[in-house]
Amino acid sequence: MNNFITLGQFIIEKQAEFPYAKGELSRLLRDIGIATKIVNREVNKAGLMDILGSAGNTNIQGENQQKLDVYANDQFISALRSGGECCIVASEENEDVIHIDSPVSKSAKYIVAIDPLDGSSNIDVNVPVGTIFSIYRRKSTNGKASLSDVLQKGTEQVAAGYVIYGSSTMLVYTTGCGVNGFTLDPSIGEFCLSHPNMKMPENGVIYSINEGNYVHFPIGVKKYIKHCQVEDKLTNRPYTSRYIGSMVADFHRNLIKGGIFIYPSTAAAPKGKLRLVYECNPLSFIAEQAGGRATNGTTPILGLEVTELHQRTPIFIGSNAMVLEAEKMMVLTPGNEYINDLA
Ligand code: AHM
Ligand code: MG
Repeated sequence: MNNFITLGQFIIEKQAEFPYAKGELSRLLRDIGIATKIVNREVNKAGLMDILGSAGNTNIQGENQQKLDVYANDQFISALRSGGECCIVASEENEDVIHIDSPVSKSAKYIVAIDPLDGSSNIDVNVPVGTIFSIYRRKSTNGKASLSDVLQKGTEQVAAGYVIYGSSTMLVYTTGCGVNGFTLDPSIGEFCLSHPNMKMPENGVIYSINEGNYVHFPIGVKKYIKHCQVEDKLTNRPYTSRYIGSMVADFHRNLIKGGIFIYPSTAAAPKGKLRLVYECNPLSFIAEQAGGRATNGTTPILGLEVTELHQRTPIFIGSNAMVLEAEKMMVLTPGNEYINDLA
């Protein structure tokens, strides 16, 4: 008798706690889980196949698409299409929303926003990459679902999760009742519950930020970096700097060990780099569900108005106490002007 719980079993058990649930969300999560295993297989053999490198296309963000980006995008969309529980998909890799017009998804009430392969520029050097997803309920009641159904605030998320393709592959998700993590056991091809009820430490000693952009940071961010580097035995400073450049990996480490991840606005990118709908909102939902905090420096990410599919936002995400400390410095600097000095 095995004493582990698989992702499939866990989803069904959770569904049973809601007697009126029809199982649609459970099936949607299952579909995402299946696509994840297929993507995992390809990510793992990336070095063996002629699959490394660029697909030669440029996506809507003007970024070079990697072959595995395209592959992962296709896998998730095809799993959602055949599953029938999703009416519209918003993906980092597609300029517009994708309508799922299959016969089974006619009355589907869920919307999925996804970054199929985040950090994909790291694939060539064997650094962990990830998938990030978010699930919303459709708001419109008749006709085809449309972009306006996707442009919902993060507070409206029904579920969110990420997969980290790392030294092991993990799927971490929330439906708003805590956060649970599952590790893929390759020998049986199943995600098994390995990290039940995950909690982000209230405080930490790790800060993650691309310090190469330092001169372009707002003064509040510079002050916070200085704060992290100053010696203070009482608060365990100086902190440790860790930046992988793969948001899922940086976030995952900080979720487990405690820490803060910052991708602020910069002089060159005043709106920040990371995307609200399929990167920041899902990870912020998970952070909050694990007891952490996520803001754009002044306002909670989940409360931000969403006006564009590929909208960007600055983000400060991680242990509650660390994000609060960073926010204090942002507020202390009226306007957070861009001053390119090293003060
Ligand atoms: P991507 O969606 O094009 O992969 O970009 C997102 C990634 C994040 O995973 C990571 O945190 C960030 O970009 C790193 O950016 P930078 O190289 O500017 O530090
Ligand atoms: Mg991304």
